[in-house]
Amino acid sequence: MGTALVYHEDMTATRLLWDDPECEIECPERLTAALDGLRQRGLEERCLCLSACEASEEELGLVHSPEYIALVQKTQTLDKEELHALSKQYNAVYFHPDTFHCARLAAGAALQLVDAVLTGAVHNGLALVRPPGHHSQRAAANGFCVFNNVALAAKHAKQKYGLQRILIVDWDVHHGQGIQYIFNDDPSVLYFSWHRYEHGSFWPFLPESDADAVGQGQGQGFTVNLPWNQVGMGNADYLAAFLHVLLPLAFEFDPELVLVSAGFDSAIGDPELLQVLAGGRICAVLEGGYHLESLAQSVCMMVQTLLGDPTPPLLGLMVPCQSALESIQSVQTAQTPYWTSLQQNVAPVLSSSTHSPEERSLRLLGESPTCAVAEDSLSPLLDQLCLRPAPPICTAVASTVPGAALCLPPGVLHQEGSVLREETEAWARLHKSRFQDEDLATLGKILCLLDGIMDGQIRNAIATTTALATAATLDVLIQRCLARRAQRVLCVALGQLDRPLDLADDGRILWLNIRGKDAAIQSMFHFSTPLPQTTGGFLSLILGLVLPLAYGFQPDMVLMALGPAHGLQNAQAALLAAMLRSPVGGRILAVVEEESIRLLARSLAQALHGETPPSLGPFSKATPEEIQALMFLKARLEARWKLLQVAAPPP
Ligand code: X5A
Ligand code: ZN
Repeated sequence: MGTALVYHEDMTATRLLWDDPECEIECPERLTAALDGLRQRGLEERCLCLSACEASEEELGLVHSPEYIALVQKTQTLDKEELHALSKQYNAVYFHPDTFHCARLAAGAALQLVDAVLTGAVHNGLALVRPPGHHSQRAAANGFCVFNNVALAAKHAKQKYGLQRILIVDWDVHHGQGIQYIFNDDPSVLYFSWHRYEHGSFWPFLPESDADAVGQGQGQGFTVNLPWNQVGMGNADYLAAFLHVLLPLAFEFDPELVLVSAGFDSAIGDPELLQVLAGGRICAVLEGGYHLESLAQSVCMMVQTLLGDPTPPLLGLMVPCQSALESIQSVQTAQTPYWTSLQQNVAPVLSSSTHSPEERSLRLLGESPTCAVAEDSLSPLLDQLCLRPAPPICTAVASTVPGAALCLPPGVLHQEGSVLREETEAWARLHKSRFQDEDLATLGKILCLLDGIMDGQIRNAIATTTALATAATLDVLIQRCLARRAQRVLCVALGQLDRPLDLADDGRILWLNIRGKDAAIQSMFHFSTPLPQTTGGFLSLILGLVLPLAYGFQPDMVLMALGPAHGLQNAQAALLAAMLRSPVGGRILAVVEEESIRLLARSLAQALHGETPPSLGPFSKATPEEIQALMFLKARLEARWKLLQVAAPPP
C-alpha cells in the first residue's frame, strides 16, 4: 500500500508547431522537469510506478461525443497548416499529430490511477500527464485541454465501481469550467474550484466561474466556485478557504473518493488537509503549471505528502486579506442554502456590538489592506523545505501500560531510553505530590521522547500517564519545551486538566482546554471550550477554531493531552491528531491518561503515522449551545487570530 505514480514518456511528444505566445507554455519540458525533480529527491523510487495505457474510445465516450472523439482522432493525419486551422476553432488550444495518442494516454493514466486506488493496490497517487484536461468539454477542446481527464476519472469511478459521492478539488489557477459543465446537474460529484477571477477579467472570462454558480437541478449546491478577485493570494487566504469552505462541505458530503485537478500554476500543492477524507483515497491528476522549477518542486511536495511525510509548516503572516475574505463570504452566501455545515458557521449569534471597544480598535489596527504574504520568496523556501531530513523514527511510544495491550500498528517504536534519573527527579520535584515513585521511570522516558522530537530524531510520539500524573506531566513538558527554547508551544488539553498555575502568558504558549460546559477566555493565549457532542459541532470546533488557531500560532511543538474524563471518541482523537500534524510539521507529543489508552492507542498511533482516521459517523447538526460557545470564542479571539475570520467585517 502506498502511492502510485502514473506516467508514460510518450506524453512528451505533443508540442506547439507554430508561433503562439498563449500556447507555448504548455511544453514537453513540464513533464520532464517534474519527473527529474522526483528522481533527484528519491521520490520516484518510493512510488509504485505505473506505465500509462491509452483510454479506449468507449472510455472517452463517458464524457465526450463520438463526433468530437473522431475529430481529435483525425488530427493524427493532418498536416501543420490543417492542424493550425483546426486549433484556431478553439480557445487557447493547439493540435499536433501526436495529440490524439498523448491525450488518450493522459485520460488512460487518470483511469488507471482510479483503478489502482479503488482496487486497493495503493492508497493514493498522482498521474503526471499532458495535455491537461479540466477545460475540455463534451465536444470541445479548450485551454490546452483535449480530453477531460479528471471528469473521465469520476465517470469511470461511478460506472465501474458504483461510487455515489466523488469530490473533485480543482486548485489550478484557472477555473475548470469543463468539469463544471459536465457535472452541473449531478449531485454525486461535488466540484470545488478556487481560481483567479478578477471579477471576470481573467481567462476564461466566464460569468459562470463566479461564486453564484452553484449547479442546476439535482446538482444545486454541488458546484462550488471560490473566485479570487485580487492577485497575490497567499497561504493564509488558501488556508481560510480550506478551513471555512472546502473542508466543512467535504466532511458533510463524505466522499468515497477525492480527485484533485492538480494545477500548479496557482500555489504549492498541499493535499495534506484532504488526506483525512474518503479513507485517504486521493487521485491527483496534473493540470496546469508552467514555471518549470516551481512545477517540479510543487509536484515533489505533493508526492511527499501523498507518501505520508508531513508537510513543512507554512510560513508567512497568517492574515487573510480583505479581498479573500470577501470571496469566501460570497461563496458562503451562495452555498449556505445547501450545506448545514455552513449554516452553523455563519449563524449570526453575536452581532458586532458585542465586541468591546478595545477589541474593535484592535480589529481595526490589525486589518491589513493588502495581501500580506509575498510569494517571491517561494523558491528558496521550497528548497529548504524539501531538504529537511525526515526523522529516522516516525512514531514512538512510552507507556505505563504493557505494550501488548495497546495493539499498536507496525512501525511504532517503544521508547526504551530515558533521561538521567537525577534530571527526571528534578523535574518531578516541581509536582512532588503528583508523581509516585513508579511514575518516575515513565516520566524519564517521556522527557526523552520530547527531546527526540525537538532534536529531529523522532517525528511524533504517544505517552501514557496515570490519571493523577497527566496534568503534572503536561506542565513538566511545557516547562521543558521552554527550557529547550521552543519558541511557541501549542497545548490542546482535553478533559480535566487545569491550566498550570504559573503558565506564561507571553505568547510562547497557546493553551486550549476542551472540557466542561461553558466557553471561557483568560487571555488571547489561554481559553477553554466545551467538547461538542454532535459531529457537526466537533468538526466546527476543529475546522473553525482549533486549526485556524494552530496555523495562526505557527507552533514548533504541539502537546496534545487527553486527561481524565476527556470524553473523546476514537475517531475524534484520531482526526484531531491527524489534522494537528499539518501546522507543526508532524511534531506532536500526545499524552494520554492510561484509563482510555487501550481503546485509543491504535487509531491515535495510526493517525500520527499518517494514516487516515476512521470516519466520525453520520453528520449531525451542531446544537445551538455548541454554536453559541464557538461563536463566543471566535468573536473575542478573532482580533488576535485572523484566520478565525469567516467573513469580512462590514465596510
Ligand atoms: C490547464 C491550464 C490554461 C489555459 C490558459 C490560456 N490551461 N490563456 O492551465
Ligand atoms: Zn491552469
